[in-house]
Amino acid sequence: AKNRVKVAVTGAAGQIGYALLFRIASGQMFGPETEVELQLIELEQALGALKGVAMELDDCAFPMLKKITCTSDYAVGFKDVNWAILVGSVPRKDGMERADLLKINGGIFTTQGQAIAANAAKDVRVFVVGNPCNTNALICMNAAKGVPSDRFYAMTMLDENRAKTQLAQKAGVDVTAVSNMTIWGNHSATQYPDFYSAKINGKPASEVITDTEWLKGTFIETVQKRGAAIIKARGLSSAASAANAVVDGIFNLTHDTKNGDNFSMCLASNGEYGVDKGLIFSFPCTTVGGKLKIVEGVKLNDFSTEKFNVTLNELRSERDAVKELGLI
Ligand code: NAX
Repeated sequence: AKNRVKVAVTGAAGQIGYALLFRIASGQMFGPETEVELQLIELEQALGALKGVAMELDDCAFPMLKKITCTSDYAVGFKDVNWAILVGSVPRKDGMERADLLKINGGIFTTQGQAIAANAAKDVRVFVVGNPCNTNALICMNAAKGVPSDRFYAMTMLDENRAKTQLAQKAGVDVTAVSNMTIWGNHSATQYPDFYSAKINGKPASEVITDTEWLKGTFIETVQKRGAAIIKARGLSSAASAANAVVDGIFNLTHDTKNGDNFSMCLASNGEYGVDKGLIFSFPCTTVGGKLKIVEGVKLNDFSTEKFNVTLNELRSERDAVKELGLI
């Protein structure tokens, strides 16, 4: 018998959803041998638009897409799913207070966590894209009683891909020459794209690119602020590249990592690198024999340690704020 996965996607009628669903249905995420059922979840007012997306999915006649469900009911949407991709959220807008932002998303991700625990398959894994994604994942994990905490992830894959391309372009090499590109910490402007541990053709990137000022300044800033730069240029936030990163991210979680390489994923700390237990933090990871592991022993020099601590402290303060609101 062929494998089959059931995948829930929230915010399915949004920008990222429109770029993501076709990639999942085409087999690019789970491989050409795996049949897919899509369980698409939207707010009630977006169900009309979602119907249109489902019609387009039908019109692709994807061989491996076996079923599409459209719903605004979490119990239906998360029923028996092996993967829950949480894209819908309320990201911060101009003038919004942080407490309000955390409260609104707290409501969404608490309810979704509870619905996942009550309805999803026993092996469910949860991949959070909607911002603030680390803290949304933290809230969801805490609300999903009975689901092991190592099943919750938040996405820094787009940041990793952005960083790889910046290094490749600066070095004048193909993007495939860049490996071990670790993003540490929060998916936010404090993230640390660690060029010291990145490699270009197997050599430390900081030896291949000798313009250290560029690495410490322009490179980091470009990656940290890329989302804002896309909004400025396009008038809309990253969507196709974000969807591509979801495909890459879940591919990395479900396929073994190339020997010696690693990828970036936010997951609950067990105390690695001094990160508080339970904090959803982006680490260098590998998948070996289907099992996700944090790569230990990556050296952090003084510069890296300083950057690392900034993003760690930001995540601690987000956690403290949601704790204060009683969300975790
Ligand atoms: P859109 O506003 O186009 O779509 C969001 C959709 O979610 C809407 O259709 C809305 O109706 C739906 N929605 C809202 N609340 C929901 C709920 N409780 N249940 C189900 N559906 C719900 O946003 P889009 O551009 O698709 O971005 C989605 C999220 O991704 C945003 O939070 C955004 O900040 C985040 N991003 C995260 C990235 C990352 O790297 N982690 C990068 C890209 C993106 O900025």
